[in-house]
Amino acid sequence: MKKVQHYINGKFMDSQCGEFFDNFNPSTNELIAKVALGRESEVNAAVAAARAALTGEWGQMKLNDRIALMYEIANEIDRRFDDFLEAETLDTGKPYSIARHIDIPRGAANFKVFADTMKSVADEAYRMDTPDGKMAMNYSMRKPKGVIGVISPWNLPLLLMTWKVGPAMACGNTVVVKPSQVTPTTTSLLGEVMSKVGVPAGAYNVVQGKGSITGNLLTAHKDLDAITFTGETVTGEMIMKACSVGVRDVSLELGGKNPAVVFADCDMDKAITETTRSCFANSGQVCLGTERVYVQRTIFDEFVSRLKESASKLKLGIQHDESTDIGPLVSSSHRDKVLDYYEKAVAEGANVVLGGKAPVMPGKMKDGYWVEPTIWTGLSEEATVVQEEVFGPCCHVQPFYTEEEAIKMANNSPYGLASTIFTENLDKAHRVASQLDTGIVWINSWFLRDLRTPFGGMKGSGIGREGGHHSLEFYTELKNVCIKM
Ligand code: 6OD
Repeated sequence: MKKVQHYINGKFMDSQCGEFFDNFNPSTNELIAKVALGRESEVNAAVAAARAALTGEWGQMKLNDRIALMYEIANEIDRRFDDFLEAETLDTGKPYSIARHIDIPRGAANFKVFADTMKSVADEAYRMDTPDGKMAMNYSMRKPKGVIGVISPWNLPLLLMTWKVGPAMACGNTVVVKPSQVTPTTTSLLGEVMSKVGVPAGAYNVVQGKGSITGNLLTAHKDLDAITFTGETVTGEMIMKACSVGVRDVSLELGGKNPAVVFADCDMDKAITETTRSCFANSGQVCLGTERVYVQRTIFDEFVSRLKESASKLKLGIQHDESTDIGPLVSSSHRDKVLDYYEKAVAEGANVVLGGKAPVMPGKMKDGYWVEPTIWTGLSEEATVVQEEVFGPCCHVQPFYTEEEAIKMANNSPYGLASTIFTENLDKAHRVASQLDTGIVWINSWFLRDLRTPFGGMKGSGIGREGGHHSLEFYTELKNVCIKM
């Protein structure tokens, strides 16, 4: 049986206590690996190694050498593309077609883009007159923040873990990563990459484990300088509280209940293609995914019928089948949660346009964690599945008459991560974009990413912005030096 281990101070290891937990293939519910369960001794060892590396070979490395290593990490991920692809699709059940184009390439790109960013970091400088008629010069400099705790999620495991580790390491920090307990493998595989390209021991550490044990121990560890987390808002609130002890910085990328606003003057083909992706890609397990669709009344019936037609064509299947469009949900507990929402939607009066239950799957897949792509209409804006994040392949479609009404409904959410707008009228697109309370707005597209742009959410969707130079705000300390001439 495959073992997934910790990677601490440059070495792969089991837990001192010898405990492991099971990891399953979500497509079939088959046991695929035994994962080491990190407890206090592993968390302490990883944080100590990360602390020591700050003043060791890693901490003393010249910027250009560090940048070169970042490119080497990216190149090695590319060289081991198939290993990452296999590991990621097995842990998540997501199809090759998605992981090959999104997850694994982004794993490499997240190192390259922050290596590029570090090449162009400029310091501020201000000359000033002093009260005694002389002159002074101020200049700012950035220092790594220190040891960063990285708690990463299961929906895009490599992509979202490297989205944190890439900038953290490019800035000269050291990291202790705790990946989700259901998708542990690519984080450990990245340890092999770090060893291969010669990243000094202690700069990148992984402690495998469960959120309720390992995650809590890491979050509470007094020797972390900051924590970055992507996941559920409730967990984010707990991490933020933990970070208040010792006044440690925190970056949170949390949930979303993202609206799409589809105007009558849209290009319908484009709107259907992009909304099918934004609602159902990765089985709806994307924090940027659309779960609320607002469609102008005059095209409502046509839109619903075409979205239904498009979503019905999505093929559920095993990850390595090239014709598979969507896989299962990541775990049996997540499947149960999503199916509870499906039941609640019906209980609250939804009209089920498509799906609404667990499908019967053939062969080995019959025991996997499958749910049907689902479309509802007819619910009030206060209904549970219109307000709460389901994180499954589903959406509610609501008609609107005026632009003002659409904006009001789109903003009626405790979340504010992403939104999409479909219209061919440029003035309207800009006008509506400026009024939507979300950190990211896509016009006539979805999940089109330039990694230099600010990425993050408003309201319950998180705090902080990451991407390009914006990541430096979190991963470095800014210091001002004032010299009197
Ligand atoms: O594209 C990214 O950088 C990013 N952070 C995506 C987040 C997706 C959440 O599920």
